[in-house]
Amino acid sequence: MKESTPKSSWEILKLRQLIKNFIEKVLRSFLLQCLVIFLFPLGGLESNAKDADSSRVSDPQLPHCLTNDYQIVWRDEFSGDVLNSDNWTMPSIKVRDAASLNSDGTIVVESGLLHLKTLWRNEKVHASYIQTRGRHEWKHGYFECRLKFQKHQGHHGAFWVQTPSFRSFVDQPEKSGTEMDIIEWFGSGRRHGWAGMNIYYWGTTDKGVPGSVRSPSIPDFTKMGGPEDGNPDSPMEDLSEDFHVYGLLWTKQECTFFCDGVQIMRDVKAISKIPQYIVLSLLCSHWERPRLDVTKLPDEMQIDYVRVYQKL
Ligand SMILES: [Ca+2]
Repeated sequence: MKESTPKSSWEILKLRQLIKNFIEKVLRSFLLQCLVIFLFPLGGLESNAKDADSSRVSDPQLPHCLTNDYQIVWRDEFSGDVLNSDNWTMPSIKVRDAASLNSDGTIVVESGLLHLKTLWRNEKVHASYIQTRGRHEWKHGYFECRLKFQKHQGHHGAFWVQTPSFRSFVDQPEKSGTEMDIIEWFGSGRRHGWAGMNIYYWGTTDKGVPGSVRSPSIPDFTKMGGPEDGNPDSPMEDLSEDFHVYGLLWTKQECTFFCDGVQIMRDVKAISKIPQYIVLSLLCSHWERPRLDVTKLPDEMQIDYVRVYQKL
C-alpha cells in the first residue's frame, strides 16, 4: 500500500493535469470561437462606422450664413467623367447671341471639375449653357457654387438662378419670378475686373412703359445687356485668378449675395416666391462679342461644385 499510494497519487495528479489541460483547451477553443463570433460583427460595425464617418466627412459643413435648421438638399460635385443628366439639361436652342451653344468639346467633366469652355472653331464662337430646368427647381434656399472664372473679355461666365416665367407679370416679381445673377464675370482688366451680383425682373420703365428688364440693384438698368458705365465697380478683385465660393441666400423676405462668405449685395424689393432653376453658363452675348479676341481662345470657367440648402 505504501508503494501503491505514491503511484496512485502520481496517477491522480497526472489525471488531474490531463483534465486541467483538457478543460483549458476546451475553454481556449470556446473563447476563440466567442472572439470570432463577436469580433466579426464588431468589425462590420466598425467598418460601417468608418463608412458613416467618411460620409459625414464628405458632407460639406453648413455655410456660416445659415442657421442650423438648414440642410443640404441637392448637390453636384462633378466627380464623374460626364455631365450628370439627372441633374442638368440643355436648352433646345443651338445658337444664343453670338455663339453656337453646347457643341462638342464645350462641356467637359474631368478630375472633379466641370469645365465650361468658349472655343473658336470653323470661324465661329462656341459657348456653353446648362440648367437644372426640367430636373430640379427650388423655392427659397441657399445656393452655393465654388468656381474659377474665365480669363478673357468678350464672353461672360455666370452662376445664376432663373425663373421659367420671367415675362408673365409686369412689376410682380413675386409671381413671375426673377433672374438672380449670383455672380457674373466679364473678364480680367475690365474696369478693375467687373463682376455683377444682381436681380432682374420684368417691370415698368422710368417713363412708365410696361415690359422691360428692371433691376432693383441697378435702378437705371432698363435694357437687357451688360453693365452701364455709371455703375460702381465691384468690390471684388480679379475672379479669374483663383477659385471662390459664391452664394445666394434667398428667403421670403430678401436675397443676400456672398463671395467667400462675405456679404456683397442684398435686396428686399424684388423677391421671387416661385420655384426656380439653376444655370451655369459661359456665353458670348452680342454686346460683348466685339471685345472677344478669338486668338486667345479656348478659355474656360471651372466649377468645383454646386450645392443647394433649404430649411428643414
Ligand atoms: Ca468637385
